[in-house]
Amino acid sequence: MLTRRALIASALAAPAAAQVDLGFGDNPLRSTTRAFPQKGEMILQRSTPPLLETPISVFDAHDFTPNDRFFVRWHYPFPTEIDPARHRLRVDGHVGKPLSLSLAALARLPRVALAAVNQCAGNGRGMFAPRVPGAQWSNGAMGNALWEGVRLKDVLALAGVNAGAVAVRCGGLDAPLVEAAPDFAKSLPIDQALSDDVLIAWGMNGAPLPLLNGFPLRLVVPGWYSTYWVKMLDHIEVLAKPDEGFWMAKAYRAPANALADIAPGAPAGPVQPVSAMRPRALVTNIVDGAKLPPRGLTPIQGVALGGDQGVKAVELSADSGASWLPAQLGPDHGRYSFRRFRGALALAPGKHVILARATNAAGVTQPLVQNWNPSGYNRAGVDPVRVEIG
Ligand SMILES: Nc1nc2c(c(=O)[nH]1)N[C@H]1C(S)=C(S)[C@@H](COP(=O)(O)O)O[C@H]1N2
Ligand SMILES: [Mo]
Repeated sequence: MLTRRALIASALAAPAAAQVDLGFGDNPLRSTTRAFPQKGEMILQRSTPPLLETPISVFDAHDFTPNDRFFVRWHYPFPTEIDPARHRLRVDGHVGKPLSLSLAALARLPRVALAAVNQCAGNGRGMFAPRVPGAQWSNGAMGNALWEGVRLKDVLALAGVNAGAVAVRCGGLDAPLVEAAPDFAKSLPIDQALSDDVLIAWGMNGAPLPLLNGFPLRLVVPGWYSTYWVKMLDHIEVLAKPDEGFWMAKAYRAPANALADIAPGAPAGPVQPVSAMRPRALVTNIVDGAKLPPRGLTPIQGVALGGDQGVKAVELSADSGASWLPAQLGPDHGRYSFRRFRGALALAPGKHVILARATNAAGVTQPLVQNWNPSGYNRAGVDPVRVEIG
């Protein structure tokens, strides 16, 4: 007879899943998984469609997040076999000449490589207090990569954008299971679509995009949240009217103020599409709640992003922000990249709260008080790290 105890014992004996404690809410434990193609050990948030989170320790070890540890987020099912020779990118709508481009045709345009952070608008949602519905991410729904491809504006120039264009809608090969559900498509305002930095990428850290990160082509919108970074891109449509589709008009909207911030329970007020990211610093070598042995200076290190600007400074505090110590910044890979930082704080035996805050090149500094909104978007405040020395 297979008893409950025997079942539990055999589950424990299986090589599978380690558990990680994300440290928030009433259900902080997640399994890790190695079951996904081209992926190493990831935190399993959902299997289908997959939501895979990057463990924070990965950021501690790399400027560029390895492809096999890069987070994954899909709204809908997607094809698991794609023949790159047959893939076509359609460009149509408000253009002079509709196109259907093969990967080979795209590769004939001038090539660009650019380092940029891809961060889900809901990164850190699990830590929102009061809690909000949606994927309960810790801070690992982001990653940094060197993206290689061509400029969206060069592709649009091939098709010839007509006067009066206001937006560029992008869609991929994934599709909802039920016909009534709205296909995933995101639109960039025309000036953003025509900016130098927006790419159609096929390469990620020197390799083809992993399937789960959008093989064979994805949009890269540096400085903007990754909801716009459409994967398995196969359709670009130039619009002469604003996009009224569900994913622009209804979803991914946040309070229309700089920090997307409202008081919990307050009336919703005006909202706007999420777009540019905010500066953030994240301590990666100490987990919240850690106990550390006493030493003269406790090393602190982590990663920062500047949002849509470069990182100008990261500062550390162990006295609730009364005084700040500048951290040393690591290599500069460009304004949209992660920038690693390190410093050290003199921490006496006892309990401490370590704060790390980023300031970007526009002079925007991370606030000490967390922002809040009912969708859990645009987390921007400092994430305190509690430690006990001794
Ligand atoms: N085609 C397609 N592209 C997509 C999505 C999607 O569901 N379908 N999700 C978006 C969202 S919300 C995020 S957070 C990023 C995740 O990118 P990644 O899986 O490469 O990390 O993909 C974006 N691009
Ligand atoms: Mo996302």
